[in-house]
Amino acid sequence: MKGDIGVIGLAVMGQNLILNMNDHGFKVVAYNRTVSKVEEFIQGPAKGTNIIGANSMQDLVDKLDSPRKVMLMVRAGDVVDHFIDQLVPLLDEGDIIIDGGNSNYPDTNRRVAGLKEKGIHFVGTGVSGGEEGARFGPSIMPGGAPEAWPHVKLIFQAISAKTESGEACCDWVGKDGAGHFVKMVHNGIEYGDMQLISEAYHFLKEGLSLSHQEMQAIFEEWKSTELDSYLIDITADILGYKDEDGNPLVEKILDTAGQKGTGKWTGINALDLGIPLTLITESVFARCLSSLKDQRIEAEQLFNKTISPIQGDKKVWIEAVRQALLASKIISYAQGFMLIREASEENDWALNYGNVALMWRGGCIIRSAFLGNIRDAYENNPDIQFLGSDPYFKDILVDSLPAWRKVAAKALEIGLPMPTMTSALTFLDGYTTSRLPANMIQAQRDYFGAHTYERVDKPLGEFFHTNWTGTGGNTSSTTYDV
Ligand code: NBP
Repeated sequence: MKGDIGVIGLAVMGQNLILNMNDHGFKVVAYNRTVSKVEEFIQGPAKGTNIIGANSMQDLVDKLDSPRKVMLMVRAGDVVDHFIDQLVPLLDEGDIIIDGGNSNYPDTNRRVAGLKEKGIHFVGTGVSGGEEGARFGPSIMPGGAPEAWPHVKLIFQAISAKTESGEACCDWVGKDGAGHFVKMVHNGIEYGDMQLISEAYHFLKEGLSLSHQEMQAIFEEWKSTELDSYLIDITADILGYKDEDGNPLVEKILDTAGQKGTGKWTGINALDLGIPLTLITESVFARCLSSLKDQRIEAEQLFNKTISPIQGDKKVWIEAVRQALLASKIISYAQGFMLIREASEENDWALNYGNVALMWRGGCIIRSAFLGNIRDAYENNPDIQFLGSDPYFKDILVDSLPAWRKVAAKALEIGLPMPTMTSALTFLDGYTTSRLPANMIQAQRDYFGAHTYERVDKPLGEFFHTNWTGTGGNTSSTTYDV
């Protein structure tokens, strides 16, 4: 009997996905560039399973049922193109190549189009949940050639995470690179969630001088609120984890955050599409700032920086931090979905926003109860432009505002950096202001560059130029850049 699917790449993600597929009754053929790893896998973690090893690309292809499905779980970038180039001459029309790595979605757009010309269906799929997700149920976000979906649906939905009501955290996202795009935004949101939690921890630790035991208890408590999520859960664990000497391990970890690029891609994409994705972008910059460790040490001394502890009822402050965290998180997701909507319209992807929330509901790093509410919001109104205007989220934002302002103002007052919670608040303040001071910017642009402006007392689309100094002339600039 031939294999149902081939997987190339036997690092942590590939091995675990293969074992997961095997658990669900699929016959998987495994291959890796360093071929010795195939045998190690077959004799090691795959021993006693139905998994078959392949000793070459030809062997892999020969062992698969038609239409062949070959999934790449290799390092993103050129390596993916390299394997595609090797596979194409070995495959037949109608066969399917799946890239399950963290590829940048424009690369997936290119690969879908290029392979279509050769009669090969290409799927670019986000896979989230890390090692454990891959093994026991990841969130899977496939997109690309729609012809491939009926052939991979059964496998993907079987191995994916399930919601409490049994729905698969995997559905067809859309054509081209839509799957990898949605995975990219997922990772951006993950950056935002992690930065928000770090800011809450900083406020509790430096502002309120709480112990790790107290902070652990707080995060444990937050798990039974709207904040219930995987990241809150692991934060509680991290705060309680002691090093060999009995002190919290987290305080021994160097405070420079790494990144692999998906947050940056999300920020760049938002700038390209003109979407105010302030929170995620701030969280990328926060990681950049964290990496300037030597400069920060020097500057702290130069400015004689100290953070004075906050006075007042700690219980009240803790609840205020919880509300600020929740409200900021709503803004982050609202901005993320604004980006998804814009990209969907721009690329004609017809994305189903409720389904995107469902795919993130389980299995992935940002999994949370909250995503169920987002799904409900889009089920109630698929055209919602700003998630914060959904009644459930609007009520939370309105209720949280006083506490959120209090926490943000206090952080600014005592010099505690809080880039994402404050930028989220500023975003909401901007978004809910019908007249912003952009009229001044337009006046300045017209003053120095004759860029023209529209008037509130004239129909939109009519542009005016003023000779502000009396010496600048009446000729306006030919390009009007929004
Ligand atoms: P890696 O990203 O470390 O990739 C390892 C695989 O790539 C191995 O099969 C390796 O072969 C192959 N490879 C490399 Br590296 N360079 C190669 C080259 N020049 N030519 C051919 N093959 C090459 O593995 P991973 O951490 O399992 O991740 C796989 C994909 O899944 C990545 O795109 C990653 O971004 C994505 N992802 C990872 C996670 C996670 O938590 N790790 C989560 C979600 C998504 P070799 O054995 O011969 O060196």
